[in-house]
Amino acid sequence: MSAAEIDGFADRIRQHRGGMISAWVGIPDATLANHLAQEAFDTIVLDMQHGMWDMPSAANAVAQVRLAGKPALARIPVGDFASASRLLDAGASGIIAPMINSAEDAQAFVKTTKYPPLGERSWGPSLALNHTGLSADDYLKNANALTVAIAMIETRAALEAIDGILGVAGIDGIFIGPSDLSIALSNGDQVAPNAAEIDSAMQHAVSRCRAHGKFACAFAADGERAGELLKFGFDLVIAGAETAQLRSGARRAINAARRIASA
Ligand code: 3PY
Ligand code: MG
Repeated sequence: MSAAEIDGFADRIRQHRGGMISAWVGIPDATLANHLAQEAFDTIVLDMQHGMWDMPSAANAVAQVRLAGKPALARIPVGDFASASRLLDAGASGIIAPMINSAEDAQAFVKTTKYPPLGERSWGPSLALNHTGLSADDYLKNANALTVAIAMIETRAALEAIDGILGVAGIDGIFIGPSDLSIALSNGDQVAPNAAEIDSAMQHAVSRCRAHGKFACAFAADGERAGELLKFGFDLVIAGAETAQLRSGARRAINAARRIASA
């Protein structure tokens, strides 16, 4: 894929052209991200909230994912909006911010991810210029459109404030974290990302996104759940973390070897 096709990701997801599937990587190894990007994923998310990436390793992974012809997104740690603009400077196509619980949180997130007039992103996109091939002027004119700011909805307060969050100019879409949402809705009783109550909250969130003309993403722990979420109308879903995919692939190989050896 050319740089223009990679950077067309933001337009594609905004146009709701059909369910996208993303990889999710927390192991801080850029070459691992490159390997996953060879598969038919639409994008690769680097998880800096619960994964082990630091800024240099994440910037290298963005480059390795782009080398494989795919756009990279990064999930920042809670409230770490300074890292959001650094990751965009490194060429990430979008930022996922966890625990955005109010329109004020959403505005603080937009402040660092969008240039004026939407926000106050500070200038310094050196690697992004290299990756996109754009001049400084063209990057400044187009960066707000070429990159996406995605607010995570994963608390009771966020659900209640969803229209306010979606109404913030510069928030391009939302991402549901079903594990945290299930913990919040059960007042700390359980992690139940596939509970019926979570399904209803997710369907409600998709319909609010449609009403605001914004896109909806969500995490699923495996491909089967990812398929169900695509049926709910999500624009982009995760089909499990790389650690689970690695271990299930290893388990399948061991089981196959034992089965054939003992037959
Ligand atoms: C959640 O389910 O809470 C997430 O943040 C997805 O990783
Ligand atoms: Mg979460």
